[in-house]
Amino acid sequence: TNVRIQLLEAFSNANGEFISGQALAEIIGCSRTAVWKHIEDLRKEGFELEAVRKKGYRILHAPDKVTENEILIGLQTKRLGKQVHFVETVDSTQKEAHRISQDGCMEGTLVIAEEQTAGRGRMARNWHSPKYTGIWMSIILKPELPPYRAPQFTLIAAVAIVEAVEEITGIQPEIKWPNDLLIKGKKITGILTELQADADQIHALIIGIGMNVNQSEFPKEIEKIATSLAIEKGEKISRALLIQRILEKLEFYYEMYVEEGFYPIKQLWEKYAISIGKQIIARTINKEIKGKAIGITDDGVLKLKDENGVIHEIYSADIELGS
Ligand code: BTX
Repeated sequence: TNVRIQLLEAFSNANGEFISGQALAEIIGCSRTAVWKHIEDLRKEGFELEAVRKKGYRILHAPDKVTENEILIGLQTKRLGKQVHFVETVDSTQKEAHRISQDGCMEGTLVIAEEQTAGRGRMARNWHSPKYTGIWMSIILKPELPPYRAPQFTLIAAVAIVEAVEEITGIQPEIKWPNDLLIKGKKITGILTELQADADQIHALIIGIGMNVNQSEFPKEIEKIATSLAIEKGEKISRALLIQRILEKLEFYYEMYVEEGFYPIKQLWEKYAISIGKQIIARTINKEIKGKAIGITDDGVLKLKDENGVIHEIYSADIELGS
């Protein structure tokens, strides 16, 4: 409700300091008894609030949720995430975003769920998305660009997420071309960019982000390749804060991209990528190429130099890091 948002905003502005019951009553325009009732409601929702006589109230701990309010309060963007479509359980936020986008929605609309029952990766692979522990979200953008530019958005998102994760956790993930983020060689995030377009114009670009945040374990099939921020950091991380930072960074780099083109982002991407300068094996649908990854093109195509010095351009593949 409105009162709830006003209350949470007031606490957020107070930065952990006490706010008196009187001040809260004035902010939300009701009696002090009513304030007390709203505080009790917040407690029922999982907020830990301290009440001290003559000082007032302060929030000690907010529940880790990713509903609309948690994301909107304190969000510093102009467009991205200003419209939040939250669903507790969904098949896939990508699919939901496609549906919403077809019905018409604002640029920057965020589709987010606590759990996905059919989260997907590239080429119809599964994406494991258990409840309350990760970030499963899709952002709808509407850049006025031809469809061939779409793959660059996976790279823009990767740069934005690396920086957001580093700012929130102090750990800098590495990018593995084209769409994975790793910590110590294990996958923390996957990015999936999909399109609604005609031959020369993008109608909607849907950036799906799956991030392992607070899981403490993984199913057998991915146990060896996956990790979470909580496992790496040794403590739980606020998902809402992380989402806000990702949206802020993504908006920043999206604007930079529109104004200055791909070059500055490509520089950052290459800086954060692990495979560049290393021996790798690229497995495409029909062949395997060994060589040194020497960079990406402006279109985000991976350049691989084989032992004969021939440079291959890789559009889509799975990469294995060599020795
Ligand atoms: P990908 O095809 O590069 O990676 C998929 C592979 O990653 C799987 O085959 C499996 O081996 C492994 N994997 C599955 N789940 C996890 C996990 N939780 N952590 C680490 N590894 C895993 C990557 O595709 C792109 C994934 C995008 C997911 C987001 S979530 C929000 C949005 N909605 C949706 O359905 N997909 C996107």
